[in-house]
Amino acid sequence: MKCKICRRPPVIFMPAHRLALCAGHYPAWFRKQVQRAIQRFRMIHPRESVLVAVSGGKDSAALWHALVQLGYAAEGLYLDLGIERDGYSRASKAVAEELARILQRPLHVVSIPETLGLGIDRVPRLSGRPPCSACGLVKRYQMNHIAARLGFSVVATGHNLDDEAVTLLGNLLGWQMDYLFRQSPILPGEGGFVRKVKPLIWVGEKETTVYNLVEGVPFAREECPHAAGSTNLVLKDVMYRLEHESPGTKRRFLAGFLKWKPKLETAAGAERPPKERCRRCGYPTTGDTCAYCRLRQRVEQRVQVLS
Ligand code: Q46
Ligand code: ZN
Ligand code: ZN
Repeated sequence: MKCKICRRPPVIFMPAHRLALCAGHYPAWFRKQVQRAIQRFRMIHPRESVLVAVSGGKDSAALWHALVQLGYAAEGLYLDLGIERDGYSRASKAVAEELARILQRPLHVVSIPETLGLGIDRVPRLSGRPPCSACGLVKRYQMNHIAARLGFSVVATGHNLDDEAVTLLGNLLGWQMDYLFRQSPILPGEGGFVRKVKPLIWVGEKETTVYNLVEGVPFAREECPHAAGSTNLVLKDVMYRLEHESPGTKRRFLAGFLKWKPKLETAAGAERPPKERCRRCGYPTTGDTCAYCRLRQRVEQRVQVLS
């Protein structure tokens, strides 16, 4: 097998595209996929500053690097989740800081233990929520809150094609209509929410990993200790097998959904973003207090009882 462009030995073969590329030609191809997604869904305007949620993992690291190389004014946001198990947060923060140094871009660091009173490791026990559910809620809230405070109108996350295909499969299996209609490469900035975009939706894990290796982008090799045992891993395995048997399945699955989604939404009368405001923090919510403030309240009450 040879690079399709220069016939040199390839660094990657992508069966879904029937394409092999060498280390010299692959990074430009990767960035083109990112730029295509940005343009197709009008994610980021050419002169707009974008805040990239950087976890230190391979996807967000590749995303931040690619956006900078594409000429975007991209700054990083590292949410220190305070996950002490296996030294996870400490190690991933060091990677995010190293990447910021390489890219020579500002990295905004926010400590969840400081804002919430304790790290994600301890929140589930005090709130009753599973770790990833509590973590997801805190991250979504803080990302929006910090981006708005820093004056950014758009936040980019490293969700890739594998993540999106697996999430779609999970939402369909459980007929989670709310989540299904909210799944999108771009969530518009309206009703108090900053726009959220996913420029990596057309590239998978393998592509982001190879991009990092070829471009010398640092990334944390260790997974979050809470990821093990998640049902997503089973769905990921199913999706991997489907893709292996029939290359291009993930892309067709997601692209088909995005094509039909507007019609499905109209047919189902999908809800618009909530108009009410949380009485504690002003965040958009359907009830009187938002889910983040309810979580915070529960954690504060339990801490008081225990102390
Ligand atoms: S960081 Fe948080 Fe992930 Fe760890 S606790 Fe779960 S959601 S697995 S992306
Ligand atoms: Zn080549
Ligand atoms: Zn609130």
